[in-house]
Amino acid sequence: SSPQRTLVLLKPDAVARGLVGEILSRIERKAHWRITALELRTLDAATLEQHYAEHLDKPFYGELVDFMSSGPSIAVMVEGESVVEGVRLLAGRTNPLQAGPGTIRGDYASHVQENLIHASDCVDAAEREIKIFFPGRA
Ligand code: YYY
Ligand code: MG
Repeated sequence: SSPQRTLVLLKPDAVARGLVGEILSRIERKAHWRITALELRTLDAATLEQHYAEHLDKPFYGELVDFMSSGPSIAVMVEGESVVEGVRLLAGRTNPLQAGPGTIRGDYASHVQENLIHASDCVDAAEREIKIFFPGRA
């Protein structure tokens, strides 16, 4: 077994479109996964620079920060069996047009920027991101 924890963000489009319950319920109803922290919060540029450090030099970075700081997000910590890869699978591919049906992005999004959800992409990233959003839980 692989007990893990991961950092999920319900992005500003998810909150603005009223999809928080829908997305959280998909995570919550997976057996043996638990939501262990949750906070509504508008992300600032400094937080996003830490969170998206790997993308600082990308052409989309400026627009990404504008979007991600445009309204409140919900930061969530989820713990459970293989939860890092598992939430990535529930989220679907980064570009929603390539995300399969049944995935969160595939079912509800159509633009690469407004793709509703962030999920840590590996165990090391999860621990790094949990420190940013829930420092008391590191
Ligand atoms: O991990 P994931 O969110 O699936 O994708 P990343 O490649 O880490 O990119 C982070 C974030 O940046 C993505 O969710 C949307 C945005 N983005 C973009 O706006 N345009 C791109 N061409 C690639 C990513
Ligand atoms: Mg990523």
